[in-house]
Amino acid sequence: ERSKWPKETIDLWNRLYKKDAADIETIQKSIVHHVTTTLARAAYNMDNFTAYQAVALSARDRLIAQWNETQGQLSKADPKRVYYLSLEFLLGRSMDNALLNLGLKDVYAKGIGQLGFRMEDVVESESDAALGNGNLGRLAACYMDSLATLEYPAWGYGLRYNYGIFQQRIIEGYQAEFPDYWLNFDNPWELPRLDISIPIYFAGHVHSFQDEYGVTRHKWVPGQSVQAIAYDVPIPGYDTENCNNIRLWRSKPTRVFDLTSFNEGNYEKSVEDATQAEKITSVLYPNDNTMAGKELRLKQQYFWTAASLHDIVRRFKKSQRDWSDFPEQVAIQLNDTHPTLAIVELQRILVDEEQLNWDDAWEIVTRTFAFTNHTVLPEAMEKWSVPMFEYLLPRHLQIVFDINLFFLQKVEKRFPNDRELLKRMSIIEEAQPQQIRMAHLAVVGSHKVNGVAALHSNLIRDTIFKDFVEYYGSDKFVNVTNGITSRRWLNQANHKLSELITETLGSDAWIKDLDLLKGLNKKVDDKVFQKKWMAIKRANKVRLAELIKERCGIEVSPDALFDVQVKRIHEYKRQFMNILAVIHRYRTIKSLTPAQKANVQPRVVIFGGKAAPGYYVAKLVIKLINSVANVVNQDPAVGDLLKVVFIPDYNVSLAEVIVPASDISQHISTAGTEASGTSNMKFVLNGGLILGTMDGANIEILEEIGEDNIFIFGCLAHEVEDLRYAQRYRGVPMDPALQGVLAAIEKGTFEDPKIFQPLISTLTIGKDYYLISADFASYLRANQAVDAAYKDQDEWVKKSIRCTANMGKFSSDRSVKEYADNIWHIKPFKVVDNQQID
Ligand code: GPQ
Repeated sequence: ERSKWPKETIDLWNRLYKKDAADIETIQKSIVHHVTTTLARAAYNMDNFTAYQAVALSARDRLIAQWNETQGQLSKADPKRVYYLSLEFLLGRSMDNALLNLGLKDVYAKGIGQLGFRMEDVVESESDAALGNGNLGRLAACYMDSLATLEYPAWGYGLRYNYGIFQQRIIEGYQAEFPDYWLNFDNPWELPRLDISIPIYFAGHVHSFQDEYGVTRHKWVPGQSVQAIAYDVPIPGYDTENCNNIRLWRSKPTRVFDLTSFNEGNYEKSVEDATQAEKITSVLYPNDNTMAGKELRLKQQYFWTAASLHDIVRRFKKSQRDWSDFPEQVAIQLNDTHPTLAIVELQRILVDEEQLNWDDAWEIVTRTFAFTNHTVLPEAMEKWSVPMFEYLLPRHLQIVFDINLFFLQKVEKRFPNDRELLKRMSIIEEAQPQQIRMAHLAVVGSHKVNGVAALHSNLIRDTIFKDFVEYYGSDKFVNVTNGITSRRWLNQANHKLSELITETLGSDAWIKDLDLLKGLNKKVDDKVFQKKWMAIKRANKVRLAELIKERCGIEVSPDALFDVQVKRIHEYKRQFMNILAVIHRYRTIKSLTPAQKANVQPRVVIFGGKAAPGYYVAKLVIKLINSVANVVNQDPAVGDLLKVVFIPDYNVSLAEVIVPASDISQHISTAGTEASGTSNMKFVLNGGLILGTMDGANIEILEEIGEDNIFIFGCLAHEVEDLRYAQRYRGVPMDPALQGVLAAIEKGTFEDPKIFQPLISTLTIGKDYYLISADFASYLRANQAVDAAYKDQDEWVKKSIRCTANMGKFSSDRSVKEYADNIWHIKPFKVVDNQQID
C-alpha cells in the first residue's frame, strides 16, 4: 500500500513521474522512440503501417497515463459505478478517435507530416476492431464514448475474440466468408493484464448438505476449469482527463483443465481438453437478430459473466461495506439477454458463497441489474435447452428453477387460478426438451427494462412483456431512445462539415452539446452557407465514388443522387424490396423515349452489409443485388441514369466514408420490426435525408426534423397484423408492379432464374411475412417523390441543413444521461490532472 511508503520514496516518485508535454517535438520524439525501440525498425525501413503503429503506441502512452490517473482516483473516491455488459463492442478504428479525444489530432498530424507521412494514409493503415455484428455492438461503443466524455464512472465488460466478424468477399455475386484474424499484428489499443487471471468453472455436480444451523446448503463441485485473462481497452472521453475501461476476457487453459480426465490418468484427453479451453473466446458468433443455440455460445456467456462478476464483487469487497450496499455501489446493465446469466451467478455467489439468505440476496440482485431489449423478433429470443444447461451449469439450473418457482408463486397469489398466465410467464418453457427463456429471466431479475426507441418500448410493453407489465406495473418498463456519438459520426467522419459548423456557430461546443446544432436553422436560407454545405456533400460523394471505383470497379457520377442502404442483410430490413424497386426502375427507364429519359433523375443505388453465414435467403438477396448490378451497369440504354453497387465487407470504417456521402438512405423495415436503428441517425446528422417506414427511431427523427424533410411510406405498426391476416385469408392479390418485376426475374433477365426461386417464393401470397407486396406501391411513390425533390436543389439543400440542425436529441450523450439519471443513479466523477501521488 502506498500510504505506507516512506516519504523519500514518494518524493522521488513524484519527481520522476511527469506527464509528457503536448508540444510537437515531444510528440515526434516519442514516435521516433517507438519506431526505433518498440518496433525495432530503422528510419529508412518505415512505411505507413509502421508510422501508424508508432503513432498508436505514442498515443497509447498518453491514454495509459490518463487511464491510471482515472482508475486511481476512482478507487480512492469509490463512487457508484456502472458496468455495461455486452458480448459485442464494435469499436472500429481507435487512433483517430484517441487523438481527437486527447485534443492532439492537429499536433500529431503536423508531427508525423514533418516526418514524411500524411496523417490520412496513417489513419487508413489501421484495421477495424470488429468485435460485433451490427448496431447492437456499435451502440455499446458509442455509449462507452459518451460515458467517458460525460465523466461517468463506467466499465464495459466483454470478450476478447480472436476472430471478429468475418470478412466478406463477393465471389461470382455470392457472399463468401473469411476469418478475420485481427490480432495478426500486435494490438496497441489493449493492455494485457496477465496478472489478472480468474478461474471459471463448468460442469460437475452439486453437493447438498446441512450447515451447522441445520439449513440446507448447496455447493457446486465443478468438473472443469479454465482461466479468464483480462485485456483492458482504454476509452478516453472527449475533452476530459477521464479515461474509462473496457475489460475483455480471454480464455486460457488452467494447469489442470478437466479434473475427470486428469484423475483418470488420461493424459491425451487432458491435453485435448486444454485446447478446448482456448476455444471459448476464439470466435464471435456471426448472428444478428437470430439465436443459434450452440453449446459453445452458452459457454462464452457464462465464462464472460462469471469473470466479470468476480471482478465486480472483488472491487466491491475492497470497500468493506455491507452487502446491502451493493446496489448503492454497483449498477449492471445487460445489453440484450446475452449476459442474463450474471443474474444467476450473482445470486449463487451471495447464497452459496457469502451465505446470505435467499430473499436478501434476491433483493440485492434485482436492485443491481437492468436490462435492455433490442428486438421483438421471435427468432432472436434466446432460449437454452435445459439438459445442455444442466450439464454445463448444474447449480445454476437449480437456481433458475428456484427463481422461477418463487416468482410464479407470487404471480399465482396476485392472479389466482390462471394456469395459462403462469405458463406464459414462466421462465421455463414446457417444450421437449424444456427451454429457459432468457428474456423472462432478465425481466424478473432486473429493476428496469428498456426498449431502444419510443415505438419499440411501447411494443414490448404491449406484446412480449405484456403479462409482466400487468404484474409489475408499468414503471418498470421504460424507454431510452438510442443515440450515436457526434465525435465519431460527425466530427471525425465528416471533418469538413464539422469545421463549417464550428465556423458558423462560432464555437465547437456543439461537439459536447449537440442541441446547439439548432443554431444552423438560422442559416437555412443563407446562399453562401448553402453553397459551402453542398460543396462539402459533393466532396464526400467524390470520395465515395473513388472508393467504389477502387473496390468494385464501377464508375459512378457524383452528380447523381446517391441512394444508400447499408446494414446487416435481413428479411425484416427488406433489402429485397429495395432491389425489386431497382428492377422496376430499370424496366421503366428501358421503356422510355429519349425525350422522356432526359427527365429521369440519375441515381446510384448503393448496398452494403453482411448476411449471417447460415442465412440462406439473406445470402440470395446479396446474389440478386449483384446479378441486377451486372446487367444494369452494362446496359447502354441506361447509362448513368441508374447504377447499382454492392460494396463488399461493410464495416465501421467503411460506414465513416459512406455515411457523409449519402443524399438518401433507406431504413425501410416492416413497421414494428426494427427496434430503433442507429444508422438512420448517422445519415441524417450528416445532412442526408431518409426514405423510410414509420418504424423504430425513424418516427422520432421525423418528429425532430419535420415531415417535410423525410420521405415516409408504408403501413403502420398497428396495421401489420390485419394486413398479414388479410393476405393469408382474404386472398389479397399481389401488387401489379411487383408482379411485373417478379416476371422479369423469372424470365431470366438477371441470370438463371432458378437461383432466385427460393427468394421469390417468400413473396407467395399468404407467405409475404414482411409485407413487401402491401408496401410496394407506396414505396414506389415515395421513390418518385425523392426524385422530384432532388431535382429542386435549392429546396434540397435546405432540407439537408434542417436535418443536421435538428438532430441534437440523437446524441448518445443524451441517451447515456437518461440511463444514468433514471436507471443507474450514478453521478459524474471528474478526474483532476494532479500527477502526484500522496
Ligand atoms: N440489434 Cl437483437 C442488433 O444489432 N443485433 C441484434 O442481435 C439485435 C438487435 C439492433 C437492432 O436491430 C436495431 O434496431 C437497434 O438500433 C440496435 O440493435 C441497437 O439498439
